[in-house]
Amino acid sequence: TRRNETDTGAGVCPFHGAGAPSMAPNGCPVSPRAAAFDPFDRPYQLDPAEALRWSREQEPVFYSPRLGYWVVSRYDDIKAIFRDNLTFSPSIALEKITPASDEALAVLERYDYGMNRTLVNEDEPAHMARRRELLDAFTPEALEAHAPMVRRLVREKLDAIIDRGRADLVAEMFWEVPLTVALHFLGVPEEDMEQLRRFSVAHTLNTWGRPSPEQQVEVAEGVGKFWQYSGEVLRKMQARPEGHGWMYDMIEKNRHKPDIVTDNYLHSMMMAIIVAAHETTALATANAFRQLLSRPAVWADLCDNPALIPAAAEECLRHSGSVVAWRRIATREVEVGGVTIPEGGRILMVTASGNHDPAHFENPDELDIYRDNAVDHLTFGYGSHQCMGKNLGRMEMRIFLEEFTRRLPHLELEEQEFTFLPNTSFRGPEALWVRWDPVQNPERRDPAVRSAQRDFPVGAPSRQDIAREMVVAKVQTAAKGVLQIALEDPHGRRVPAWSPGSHVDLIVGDYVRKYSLCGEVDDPYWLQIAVLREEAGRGGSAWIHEHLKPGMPLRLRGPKNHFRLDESAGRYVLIAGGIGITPIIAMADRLKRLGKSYELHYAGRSRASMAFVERLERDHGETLRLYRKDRGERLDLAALLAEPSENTLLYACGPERLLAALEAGTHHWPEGSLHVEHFTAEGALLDPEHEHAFEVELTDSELVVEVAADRTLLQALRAAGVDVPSDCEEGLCGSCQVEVVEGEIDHRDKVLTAAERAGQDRLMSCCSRAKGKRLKLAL
Ligand code: FMN
Repeated sequence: TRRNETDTGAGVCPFHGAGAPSMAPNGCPVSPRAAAFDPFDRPYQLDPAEALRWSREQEPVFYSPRLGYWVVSRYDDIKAIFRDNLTFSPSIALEKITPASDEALAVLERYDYGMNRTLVNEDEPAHMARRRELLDAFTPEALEAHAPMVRRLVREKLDAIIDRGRADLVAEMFWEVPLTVALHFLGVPEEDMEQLRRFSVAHTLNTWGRPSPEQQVEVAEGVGKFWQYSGEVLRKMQARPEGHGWMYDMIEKNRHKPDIVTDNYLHSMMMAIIVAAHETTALATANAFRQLLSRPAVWADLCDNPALIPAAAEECLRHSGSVVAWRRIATREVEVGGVTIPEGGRILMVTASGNHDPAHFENPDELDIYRDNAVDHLTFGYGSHQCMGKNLGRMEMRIFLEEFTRRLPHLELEEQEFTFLPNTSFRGPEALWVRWDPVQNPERRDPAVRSAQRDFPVGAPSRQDIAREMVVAKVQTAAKGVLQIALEDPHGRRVPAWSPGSHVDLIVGDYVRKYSLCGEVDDPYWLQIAVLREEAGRGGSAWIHEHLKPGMPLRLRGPKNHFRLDESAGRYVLIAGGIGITPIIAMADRLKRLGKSYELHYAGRSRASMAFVERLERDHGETLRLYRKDRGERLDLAALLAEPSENTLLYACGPERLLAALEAGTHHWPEGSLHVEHFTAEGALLDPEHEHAFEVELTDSELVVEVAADRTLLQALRAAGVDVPSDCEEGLCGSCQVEVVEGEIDHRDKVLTAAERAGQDRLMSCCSRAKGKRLKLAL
């Protein structure tokens, strides 16, 4: 596996010949930082993402001699490994990362310890055969049924401390509630919780820790007892086959399909699942409360607007997840991130590091509860081994947050030093001290606060709920039929940053409508939009014209940008028709500031109906061409587009007719020259009368999903538990793009170019469908 010394580029050994102290198993020298890396050192234990920042930036795949593992730290590399579980076998997922001593092995033998294959460490084809058999308990409907139980448990615990004023939330409830939920879900009769908790800690240390030789024996005792205990509980349950719960589903399958759901699997799973099902949620909840409470403004936003809770929980899972690293073993020599990993190479994917990769998450170190791709995090893993219980975990975190933000909005984090159980993979504080003044408890004034509640649908958070509270600051007429509206933060805080081409979703009355931002990009306190009253519209713009007044509160999503200005070109042609000037004006301002060469063509009915003419004349006078229909002026596209240019980009927004003419008129231009933004989604929306059902095969998850005629592909994927990010859900934004491996696509979106469509290798899942009966997707 020695690399060719003349290699260049990403594949070259960066430290070759630099006198490095040791060699990796691929023959490449180990860099000093790689040699020094130890996941049991303090930096990784305190903050694994931070501890691997150097790796993300300089050496994203490296061999750690201290661990004997290949460490992978970038998002895309980790996802690629999760995708291919044949090359990267999960069989070592539950292996002891620190080999057991002879004494410890003797102890385990005494207990007849035989933990073997569960689901997480099972190879194909056995794994998927088993997973498919066991999925029924995880449908949204099945999970929904557990919500009242979770709510009741959280309330009982909160009732017990609410008048106290100070508590360690980990000790009081963060592990016990998830453990109780897990036992209920599994159907395991509730047992000695303290003992189970001790067993879990032993199991974690045994599998992912580095116990000292003396600790090893003690840990082995705990693990051995846990194994025996699991066996006893299992036998009790088998003797009472009328019980309910996921463990009973497995017992039933074991009875009818013993070759798929085997005896050893049952026993191993019994032990592993008790840990998997509660420890992950307990730690994730503790991390989330720690992160949110250490940012009082963010906590206040959640208290004011609980609809944000699912998004906030998801962002916490990304920013500070409870599972920070997971393992695979290479079944053949394979290249990852330009580095050759030999057959048999053990791999530690540091998912916490991938979750902080700036190549996938903007400002990754910031906790941004308005982030719209948090759901892409790797904390649940990805692909066919993705955490089956993710939606139960999400539900618990949300209910904890919902109860606390409502009943203890004045909760504060105490100054404290956090400690963590030393291990590679599970992370969360061992204690979390908080305080509050019980006199301020809202329910003392209004008892209804105690029982008011808000429920969230099962599954990934909906982007529709990631909305900010804003206030109308100013309303003025910008042109005939066009209102210019300034929005500000209700607490006088800075408004979120945005870039030219961005828009916001305004939520007003019963309407949600998109409007491009057209104020000054660096205005810290105002977001500005301009709204044309569409007389023949659906009512949203008319409502805005009639009702929006200064001081009025409203909500908005975004800013988001699906019409981003590529600043690398030498020359620009900006074309606006009517109200399409809104994103274009921000682009013109930016290009001027960058000192770029640009021309701005703006067509409209009459000067009086065209917004921003004066501002444009003032700021862009020399480059501005106006085309006023009432004066017989016409934008001659044929002349404008006659000469294609390599280094020129065209940005256009306006009526559909204009955009269609531009698309047709730029065929002879280099691919990718024209960028447009459509303001309407005509033709993208589902019309069940005229659709046919089809099937999609998901190659990464190894599932087949039916898409009924009255459902979008995106809806069908979500119902099957596959999280696909989405935004506009009208075929306008491109967020829900999915890679297509096989099958003919019926494209309905307005995002892909003709060439991209012809490639038949991607589609927008919110609106596009199969032409035939089946598509194969890389999901
Ligand atoms: N309409 C505007 O009047 N001004 C805008 O700046 C604007 N920007 C838009 C940006 C995007 C990305 C999209 C998809 C649409 C935009 N629209 C804009 C159209 C409005 O969202 C909306 O369709 C229009 O106000 C008509 O609404 P109505 O039919 O409910 O009256």
